[in-house]
Amino acid sequence: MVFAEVKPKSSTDRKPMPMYRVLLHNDDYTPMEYVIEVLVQTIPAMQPPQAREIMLEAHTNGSAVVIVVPKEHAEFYKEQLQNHGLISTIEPDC
Ligand code: TYC
Repeated sequence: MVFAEVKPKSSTDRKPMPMYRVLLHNDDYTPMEYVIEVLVQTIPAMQPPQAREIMLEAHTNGSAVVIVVPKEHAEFYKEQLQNHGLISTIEPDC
């Protein structure tokens, strides 16, 4: 048996990153086109057709998942959306 290949635990070991959903919540006052614009401007690789779908889902169902990313990134996108006047929260993706 080759015990030398068993790697000891160390602080540099990579841990699985817990993923979080960024949620967009509906409101009664923000114009639909503005929501689409903010999503396209603040979320990487977001194209207008997908942004429209997300906006419509939030409008119809009350909320929609915008993106699923590691927690720190999720916090960042939530703040970006909030800074543009939208209602956003995060929740664990499990
Ligand atoms: N409900 C808004 C309207 O009717 C549009 C809207 C959709 C606002 C999604 C926020 O997250 C939102 N103008």
